[in-house]
Amino acid sequence: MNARLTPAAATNPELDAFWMPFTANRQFKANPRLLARAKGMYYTTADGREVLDGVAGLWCVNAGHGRREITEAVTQQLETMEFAPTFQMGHPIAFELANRLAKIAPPGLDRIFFTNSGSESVDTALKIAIAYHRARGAGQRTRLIGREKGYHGVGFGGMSVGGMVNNRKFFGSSMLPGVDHLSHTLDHEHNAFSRGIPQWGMHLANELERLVALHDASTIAAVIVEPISGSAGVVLPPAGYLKRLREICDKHDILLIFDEVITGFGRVGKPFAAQAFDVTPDLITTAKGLTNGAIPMGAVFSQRKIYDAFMQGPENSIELFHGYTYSAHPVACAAALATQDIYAKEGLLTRAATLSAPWENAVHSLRGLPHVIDIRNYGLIGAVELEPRQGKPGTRGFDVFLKCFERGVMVRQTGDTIAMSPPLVIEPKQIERIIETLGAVIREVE
Ligand code: PXG
Repeated sequence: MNARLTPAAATNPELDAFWMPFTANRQFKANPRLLARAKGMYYTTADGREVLDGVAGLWCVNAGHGRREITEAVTQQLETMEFAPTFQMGHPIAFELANRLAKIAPPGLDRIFFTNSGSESVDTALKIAIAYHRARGAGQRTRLIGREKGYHGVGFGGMSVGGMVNNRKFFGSSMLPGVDHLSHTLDHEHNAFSRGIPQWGMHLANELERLVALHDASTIAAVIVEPISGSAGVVLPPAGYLKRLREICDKHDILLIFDEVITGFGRVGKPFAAQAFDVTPDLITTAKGLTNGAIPMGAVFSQRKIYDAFMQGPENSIELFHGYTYSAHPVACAAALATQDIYAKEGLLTRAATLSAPWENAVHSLRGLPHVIDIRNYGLIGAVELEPRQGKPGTRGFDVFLKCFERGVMVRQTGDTIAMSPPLVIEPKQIERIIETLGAVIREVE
């Protein structure tokens, strides 16, 4: 029980004032789903039911819930120094965290800029890319290339390079100018029910050459992609696709940004997807698993050559006019360091590699169930795509999500795709439970 809530507010709160994010507010408030506590692999609802967490909260609680080490580190930091600025000042724990992160980063990405969320990490990386080219005397390189179905958060930059229609259409005229998009890589005809990485579609990366031919390389600052798209319903990179993007970027001096807000910190069996796919980008955006979701924090990993390009001019001049009051907030740093300790001690940054085969088998066992039109998986990520009901897209997916929740398993629904990304501490029995519940629900939902 939360000490700040009266018993009535804890079980039956007044719902009107909270304008909920990415939520059907009226539907939710008519039939609320309230989570009150969490431990290990489980949430407990306000009315006392246990729910197995199949999505690590929102792709962030990689080490499982209620980790005492994080609680203690945060508590201690709050008592020692609850806040300190990082503009023209510093605190040791921020440097310590940056050093620790540099050690697990792909080669060369050892300069770390701190933010408070994935959206801020993305906008930060886009700004660094543009300012980097300017610092090298190529200030005309301002164009940004994203991808259809991409999700890069909700800042104006991230929204503009993103490719999910509902996140864009309401804000149309406010998009950044000078943005173009690659095609997405989801293809049911060639790749439905691929196990792991699909074989067809590497050539889609060649579209980047087409965009270069259209706009000229000298106008393009960066390409940003999620190695695996999460929010759009788990879209995988075809074999060789990311390598090809890297080659084309190298050829034209374009920066490659991997948005690893979801794939970072062990989700795909290596610390980062960059390592899993053996492709080294110039910038990596992260958040979520950085602190196990316990305190908001994001980080942008930058190639040293990018950082170095800024380190010129008079030594008393600020090199990058960008940052947040809470960049490297000491309490977030404490949470992140404790999280990284847990990941290292328990081998969680590579555990998904050992679980990925049983996970793949479990998820693909749902093939053949009614309405299932595709199943996708990689690392500890899985998605089951259902055929939409005629004229009512998303309703079948929502019904499946709701019934799973009622039966004690939390999955994530995006349109008619059910996405799963359990904490990396999951045990085989819990994988079974998720899949059995989802399978039973899919059989029932018309
Ligand atoms: N980039 C990527 C790749 C993300 O997945 C963000 C940026 C933005 O992060 P913040 O911390 O600003 O929310 C994300 C966020 C889902 C889901 O259901 C995914 C996200 C957020 C909410 C829901 O797939 N990812």
